[in-house]
Amino acid sequence: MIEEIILATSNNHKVEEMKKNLNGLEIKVTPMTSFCKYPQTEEDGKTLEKNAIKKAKDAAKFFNKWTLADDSGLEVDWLNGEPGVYSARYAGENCLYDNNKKLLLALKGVPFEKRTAKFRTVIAISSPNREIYLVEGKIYGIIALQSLGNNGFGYDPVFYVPEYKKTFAELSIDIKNSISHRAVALQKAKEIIKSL
Ligand code: ITT
Repeated sequence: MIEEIILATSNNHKVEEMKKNLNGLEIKVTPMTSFCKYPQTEEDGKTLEKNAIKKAKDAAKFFNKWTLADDSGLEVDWLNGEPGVYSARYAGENCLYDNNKKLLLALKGVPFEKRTAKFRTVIAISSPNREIYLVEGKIYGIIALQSLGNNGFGYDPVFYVPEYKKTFAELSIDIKNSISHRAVALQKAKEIIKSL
């Protein structure tokens, strides 16, 4: 049985979503950012799977503990799946706000019904000796015509969920956390952790 799992992400919004979704597991869930030192993994993989595995394995090696890492990407049909695995650096390094601006610009003039997209999360769980378990979650949506809402992070203001007629950033954190790509992947991850 696992006693503790380290969340191998430096994104505190993800930590919040992960903790909420892993709630109820009888194990300690520790963000790696609560340690003074943690690995800075270069995300140079060509797929979300490769990057998630790399992050989970780096942290498992560093801490010698069970770890969970997430790599996420927004795949826009009109842009042939871009930005995808390059979602974090779409507009250049450390430019979260500009990612949305760049995306809206790339879709300028594209009608609402053709702005279909999916958000995908791959989660890798690694054992201390780097055995990997992989799960995936996705949600289909539409890239909004403009940024809307103040909740969440990253692409949330431009990811419109037809079922709720709202962007992720307009939805409460709890609703996003029950339907999102990450929520779906985390529920699968939770089942794996329970079975270990
Ligand atoms: P770690 O690698 O440390 O986990 P990160 O923020 O770099 O954190 P990703 O590489 O997975 O994580 O993120 C890819 C991009 O997608 C990045 O710009 C995120 O802000 C954005 N993103 C990821 N999940 C998101 C979500 O649920 N809602 C909106 N944007 C999201």
